[in-house]
Amino acid sequence: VKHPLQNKWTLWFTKPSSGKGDNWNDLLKEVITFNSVEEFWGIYNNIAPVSDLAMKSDYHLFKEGVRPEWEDPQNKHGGKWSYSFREKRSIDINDLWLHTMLAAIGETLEDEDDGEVMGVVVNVRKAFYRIGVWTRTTGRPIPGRGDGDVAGGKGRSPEKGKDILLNIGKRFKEVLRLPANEVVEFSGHTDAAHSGSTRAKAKHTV
Ligand code: M7G
Repeated sequence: VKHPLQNKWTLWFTKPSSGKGDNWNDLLKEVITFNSVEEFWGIYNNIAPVSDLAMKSDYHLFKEGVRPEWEDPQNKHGGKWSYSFREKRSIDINDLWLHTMLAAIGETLEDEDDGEVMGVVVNVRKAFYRIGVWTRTTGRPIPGRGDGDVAGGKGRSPEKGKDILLNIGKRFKEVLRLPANEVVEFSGHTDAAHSGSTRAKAKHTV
């Protein structure tokens, strides 16, 4: 008997860039899609742990149909909660990433029907490991749309939209078992893509 997940999920991998001329699209690879607990463990037990990945690699676990890119229609108005672990040797990154994936596929990062979580990401970098949760919105009305589509769906107030996002941030912080004094930050993808711009940034912290 297979235990079905609420959503289908796709695992993606970013190969480390060899240096010159590589573009993002050549490095991002779709690995596999699954929709049961048993398939998840089968995959997990057969792929390289994060601690074995080369610098500049990423794993992305996203809902089926959503590419792990800012440009995806379901991400382009969104953002991410993220935290960088700079003491790489003092944490168990494999365990932290496993629990982040389990929270995503077990749908415990948000309330049912919120539909904000698009996926989770781990980045392997020289100075840190970073884990992130990508959301569909930034908790503010989508600029220029005026259709009231905020976090949580159409017709919710911006206050409610922000609450939903803050809740995701708090649950994510618990999954990462961070002490209260550590800060987990949210930033909008558009802000990241135009970093340095003077436009108002979507920033939240928990
Ligand atoms: P990163 O992995 O988010 O952060 O982006 P890092 O600076 O800590 O490594 C690294 C680079 O990958 C970016 O500067 C982009 O060139 C590319 N990149 C990352 N993401 C998530 C995207 C994306 O969604 N779309 C595009 N086009 N490029 C991306």
